[in-house]
Amino acid sequence: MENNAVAVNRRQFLAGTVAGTALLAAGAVCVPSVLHAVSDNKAAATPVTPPVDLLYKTPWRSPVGSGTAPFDLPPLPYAQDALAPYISAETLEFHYGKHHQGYIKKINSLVENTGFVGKFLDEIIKETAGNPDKAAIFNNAAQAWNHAFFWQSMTPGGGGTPSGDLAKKIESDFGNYNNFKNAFAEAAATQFGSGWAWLVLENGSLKIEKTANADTPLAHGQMPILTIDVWEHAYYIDYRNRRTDYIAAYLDHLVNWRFAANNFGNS
Ligand code: MN3
Repeated sequence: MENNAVAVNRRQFLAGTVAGTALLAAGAVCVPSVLHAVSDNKAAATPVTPPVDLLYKTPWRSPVGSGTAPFDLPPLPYAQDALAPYISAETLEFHYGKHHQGYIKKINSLVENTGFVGKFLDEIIKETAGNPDKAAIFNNAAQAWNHAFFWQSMTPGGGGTPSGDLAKKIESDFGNYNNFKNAFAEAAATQFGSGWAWLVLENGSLKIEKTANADTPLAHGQMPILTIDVWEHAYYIDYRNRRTDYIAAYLDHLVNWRFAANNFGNS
């Protein structure tokens, strides 16, 4: 019964969003295998559904679905074993269940009793970016946001090529899909140490970016369309040190182009 209740709540959340409506229409939304709809410091037996307009002020904020501080860990948009064999359930158990959860717990403890309570993650990110005195808040807020965006950037049976307006824009700004693919893979492979590679929209143009550690395009006036996490914790269980194999699997089998198209469409 509880699983059904959570599933209904998730559908209600998503039904209030542009991206969510498309996901629901495509039948792409699964009941998460790990029910982290509420954070572990709250009573799991009494999930509360915030009003949709409180959760999602703008359509492109919807993918992260975390509401305002203090934050809950947003549910995975698929079962924990749904990305196997490209990303294993064991990787997601740690990456989502430990790392992402850890960032949520940390940001909640850092903003407790501060003026950041009641703010959205992206607001906190933008207000703390570049401020050395707020580095811990920025790092944990950005990692909480980046990971939520990353889970949505993948889908079981993903990969392939984009379609529609986003496909045309990729052809226009990169020449063709393969140029985009090669540039994205190159950025992901060459990000030194921990970080992220991104497809972003800036001043009307699609661009490839890479960011170090927790840094995020949100802090630089860019609109994220798609991302891949290249911290070692994202791939070491499944690929050991073979980051390029992980990147290839992401591009060929996991990319959620529907999610990317929705982000682009909401720009
Ligand atoms: Mn990570």
